[in-house]
Amino acid sequence: MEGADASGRASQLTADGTKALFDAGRAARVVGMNGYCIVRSAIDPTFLRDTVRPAFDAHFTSVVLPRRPQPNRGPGRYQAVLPLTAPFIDPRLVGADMIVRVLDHLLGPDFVLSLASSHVALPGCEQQEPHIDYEPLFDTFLPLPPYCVYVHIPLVDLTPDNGPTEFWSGSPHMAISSVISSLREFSSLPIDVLPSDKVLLNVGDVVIKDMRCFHRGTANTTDQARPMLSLIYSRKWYRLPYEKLYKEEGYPPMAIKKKDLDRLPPHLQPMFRFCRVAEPEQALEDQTQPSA
Ligand SMILES: O=C(O)CCC(=O)C(=O)O
Repeated sequence: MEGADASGRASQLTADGTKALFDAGRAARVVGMNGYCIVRSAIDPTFLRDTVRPAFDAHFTSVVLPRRPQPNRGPGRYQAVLPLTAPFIDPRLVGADMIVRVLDHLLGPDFVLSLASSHVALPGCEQQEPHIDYEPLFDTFLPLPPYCVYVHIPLVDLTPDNGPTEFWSGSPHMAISSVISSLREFSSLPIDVLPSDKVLLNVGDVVIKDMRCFHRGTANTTDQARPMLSLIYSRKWYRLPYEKLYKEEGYPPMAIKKKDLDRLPPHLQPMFRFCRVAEPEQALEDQTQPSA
């Protein structure tokens, strides 16, 4: 299938040497079963390397680091929000066709962008504990379909040494079939019985992950940073724990300028409908974390 690896392996040619069409429904079912899938060549790598990477590096160096000198995701690790400005709201990124088609299947066509963020693993950072980022919805673990999905977009090739993310296959279902009775016990789930994979990607490949899938950042033993965008999409009724994100983590509410929103293709505009829309004369709120 073209560019896609819904089985979690390298993309495959068909027997006659031609590439089959990308099957977004199949990719979505793989997320449903395994908790994540890989979509190869989902985004133009030249656009990521030449446009997005320099913009991200500039933002990280001149805005994020001065504001938050202390890492917020463990030593040498950051999660930082992205400003909803070019190139981070470029249709090639937030609206990449193969990704949007999988999200349509997973979340329904009226999904929203819940958070535009990034994960940076600086040289020397160590392995994290396996975790999920936000608590599941209920104390009793109902077999709910995905309702919040991450799209991880590396801005460098992910190698065994520069901190590829590790994912535990099937871990969203571990909670459902276990005997734990409260969210407090969630982090003690025996996910070590499940297979895990450190997923190596080329720039342009992405991972689409159910928020409930256990994962961790691994050690970056190289001398180069490993930046990765993490766009979080959800069903229209789901809300991230925004009070915590705003008050405790210092993330700013998502805001987009009206002229930027108007410029987006009409089919992509609704994914921003819960963002604050700033009129031309209004400055966007500072899109970074305040000093800790
Ligand atoms: O950077 C990564 O590969 C994953 C980071 C992560 O899962 C986190 O900080 O919560």
